[in-house]
Amino acid sequence: MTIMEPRKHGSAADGMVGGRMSRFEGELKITGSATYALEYPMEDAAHAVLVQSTIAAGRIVSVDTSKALAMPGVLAVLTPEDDLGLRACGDWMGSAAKDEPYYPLPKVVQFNGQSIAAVIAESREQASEAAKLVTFTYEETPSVTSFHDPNAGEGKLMPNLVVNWGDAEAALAAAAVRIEATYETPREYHVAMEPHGLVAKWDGDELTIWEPSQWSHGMARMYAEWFSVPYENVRIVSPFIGGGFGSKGQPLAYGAVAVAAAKRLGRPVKLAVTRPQNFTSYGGRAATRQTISLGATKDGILQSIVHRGMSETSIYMDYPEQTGAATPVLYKVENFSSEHRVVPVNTVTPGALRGPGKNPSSYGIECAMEELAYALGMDPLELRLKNYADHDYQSGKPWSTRQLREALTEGAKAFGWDRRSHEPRSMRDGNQLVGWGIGCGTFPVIRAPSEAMIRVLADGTVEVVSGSIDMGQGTYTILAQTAAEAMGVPVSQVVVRLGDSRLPGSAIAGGSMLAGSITGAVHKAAIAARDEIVGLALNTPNSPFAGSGANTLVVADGEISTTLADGPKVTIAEMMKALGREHLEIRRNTLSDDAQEAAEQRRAWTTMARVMGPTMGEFSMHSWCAHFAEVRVDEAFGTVRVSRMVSAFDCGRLYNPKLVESQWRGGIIMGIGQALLEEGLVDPRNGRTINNNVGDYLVPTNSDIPDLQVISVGVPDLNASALGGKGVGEVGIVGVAPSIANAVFHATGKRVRDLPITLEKLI
Ligand code: MCN
Ligand code: MOS
Repeated sequence: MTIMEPRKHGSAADGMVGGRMSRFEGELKITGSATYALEYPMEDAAHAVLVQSTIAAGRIVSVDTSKALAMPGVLAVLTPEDDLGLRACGDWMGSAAKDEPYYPLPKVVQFNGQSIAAVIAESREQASEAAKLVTFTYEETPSVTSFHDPNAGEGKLMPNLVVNWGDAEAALAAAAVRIEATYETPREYHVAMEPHGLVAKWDGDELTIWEPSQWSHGMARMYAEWFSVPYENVRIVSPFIGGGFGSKGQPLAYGAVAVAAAKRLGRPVKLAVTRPQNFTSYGGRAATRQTISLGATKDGILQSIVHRGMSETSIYMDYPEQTGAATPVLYKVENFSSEHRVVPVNTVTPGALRGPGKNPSSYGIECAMEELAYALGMDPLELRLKNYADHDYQSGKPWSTRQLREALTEGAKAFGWDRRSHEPRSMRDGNQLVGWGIGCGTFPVIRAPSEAMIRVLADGTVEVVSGSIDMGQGTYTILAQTAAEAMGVPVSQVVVRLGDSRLPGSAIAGGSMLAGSITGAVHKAAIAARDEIVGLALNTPNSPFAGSGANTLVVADGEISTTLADGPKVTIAEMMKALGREHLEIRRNTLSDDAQEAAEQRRAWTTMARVMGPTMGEFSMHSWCAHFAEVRVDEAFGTVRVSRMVSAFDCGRLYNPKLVESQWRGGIIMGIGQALLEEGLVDPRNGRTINNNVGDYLVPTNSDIPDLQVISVGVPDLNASALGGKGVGEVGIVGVAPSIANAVFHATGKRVRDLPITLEKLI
């Protein structure tokens, strides 16, 4: 079990909520002393290597494993001909597991790069060599490799993604000024530093899995259902994760294969998904296309928004990348219509990637708003302020807090927006065209039940215990700060244990919902623990405070004292000794402390059934941001560099501004990659992902990134969370790509409507 100890990281104030304490597990990560899942020392482990399909669609007629089996060290080859005995698991929302088998190595190929066999050997090298010798005879069937394929069709309308109010078509037709444009984003990938993989070990019918996970409890449930063992028998261990960005929230087919192999061989199995295999073992962000029509009066009052979007999905599951997710909440508009369709193609089912939906959605609407601004001859900042949404027009509810106006005005001030000249190509620096653009972003406040335990030990240590996850965003650190403040102890007296499904249940580290949910639980539990110590100190006969005459006590700096001048002062350790207690343990749930049936509680931790969206209450709750980008485009070569960015955010109260700023910057950097570099390329002949490696799939490096100035304009929002914070982890990426696309237009007069904006599209 991992125990994290915050050592001295800055002043005492840095260790309280709102302090700028550094991530105290960061040192372990950068010095190599953090043990990642695949590094977990495991005696007698066998190694599994996946074999993936090389066609986009078809049936596997036969598999020849003879050559692979004859190789040294090979223990087994699993193929679609093996019945692994798995059952389908229930979905995220908590539907009952379907009464049907599950085949992680299917007989029918649905996309190129699908896992269809695994070789297990004594060493990874032996398994890799043998994996090359497994051969398949396919009966190929026609495939559709992308939504650009003429055979892809118009897709299926998603009925729950149809939003209408007013009469958008009529208002558009009647509007004095209209623009219409179509925007596209390509397939994009998570490319977390730590590739996927796991170590699986059975002890009888008890299963332990070391696997990077954004959600230990939910993943434990799904594995348990696949392998028909009780939930309690499965343990997911995930104390360190090298980035997830949405890709590590559920178990995947390769996980089922490794666990099945471990069962079959009766020994632990380690399976590392190679970097190329990471591109097809789970889905990245789907390719999207959306057409937006805006109608406005001559003085720039929006009359209508008509939005038609689509995204790629797989042929076996509908996953919408919701191009209409941000469109309805950004502006004041009385007539609105939005629809989203999914187009099934032969790909792995796409998945959530930082800011799912909101990200491509803001790209569409925020580019369209600037196109409207140029059509009107109006400053795009003025157009946005003029159409500021005073409430949520979709739900009709008031905002809980919305400092987007402040984000726009403060951001503009810090950027120097008033020095802009409106005409495209009107600003230059030598042979570089200079352009400025704005992009707004939003992300909903999502809340979920989360439980935390506070243990006060005999030596005065305060332990925070939760099964929640830190994949780099800062959970360890903010929970130490929360407990320190609520308990009244210095942060150096707090230790934090996370990342294990056997520990108290929590929200997923996803949907930017974890920090707000779990700090609430830790805060409640720590206050309760402090109150219990105070109560015992006053009421236990041999306590130093028993006869003090005080009716309340103060806990500060790790010491308990009375409010009286000369009263006793004792440390928590001394008090525990006086009370004769080895430890004191308290659990609290952030949302409700009602005694609940164990089964209902488990449903809350292991499914999304009790997750609450942004309008499930009196208010509409979201984080907001405004990005201001400056680009320099070389006139002759068409190369684009982002030379400056200022971004202003409303994420409510910040539990740790240092970590928040780094979350925002991380998102902005991914947004710059999305705008200028990232593009999953598909071979139209066979559906193969061509650039399935970090050499060819380009992500930004330090030299692509200028100084990123980030500003907080938020105010505490106590409707959003117990401590007043809103989500931080994803909103940073939302709105970046349009701010850059808009700046490129301003610089060059050329509007590139399909990302990424590469030089060949500009010259
Ligand atoms: N925080 C804060 N004050 C707030 C809210 C958050 O100080 N009001 C800080 C805390 O340090 C907290 C972090 O921001 O740990 C993120 O909090 P939150 O917005 O609640 O997001 P989650 O904890 O749920 O993390 C998930 C989120 C998502 S969904 C993606 S995708 C993403 C992201 O976080 N993936 C990341 N940030 C990432 N950062 C890293 N390093 N690696 C990833 O894979
Ligand atoms: Mo984040 S894409 O919700 O894990």
